[in-house]
Amino acid sequence: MTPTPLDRLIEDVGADLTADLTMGANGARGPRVAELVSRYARAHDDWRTFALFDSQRYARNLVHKDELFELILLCWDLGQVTPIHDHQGQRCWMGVLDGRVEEILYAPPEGGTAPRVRGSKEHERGAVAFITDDIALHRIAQVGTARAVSLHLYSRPIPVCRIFDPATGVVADRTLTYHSIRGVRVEPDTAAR
Ligand code: CSS
Ligand code: FE2
Repeated sequence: MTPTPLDRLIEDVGADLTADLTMGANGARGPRVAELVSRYARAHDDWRTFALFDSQRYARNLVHKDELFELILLCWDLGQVTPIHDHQGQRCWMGVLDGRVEEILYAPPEGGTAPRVRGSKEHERGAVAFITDDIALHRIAQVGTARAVSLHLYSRPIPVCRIFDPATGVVADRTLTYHSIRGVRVEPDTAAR
């Protein structure tokens, strides 16, 4: 079967992250994931096969997962948001495929205080945001009048994250579940393994 543009993205990202891993700190170049995801986001829409929405909350649709990374299509109905969360020491790239999302950045809470807002950015189709726990915590929200779809790449995969209460800074673990796996709806939402 001819590989789809999404298959090619998965292959290219895998090769890039593997090269980055083997070159280690001497690699100098760093991963090209943002460039690969942005180019894909601007040119293709074969991701629509995987774009399942949930009226109750943003939907996490697993597209690919291996040891090194997972690729998830997040589908945002109007007004849907994430809690404030971390990324478990992993790298997170978020590319917008459709609609618009707002990213609100927070400084990590110190000693049980509310997380402090550091700023916010809006991202449109083709934009790629990058975050790690060293950079900030964040919260993502759909904005505008159209539903949104974003492609999230975590290296390595994140089965659980920490969420932060916006008022008190109280921290809780959240198991991240999938709404669908490789295009097939899983009911009820299934925990990442
Ligand atoms: N980390 C959230 C999305 S914002 S990067 C999640 O995977 O559900
Ligand atoms: Fe995130």
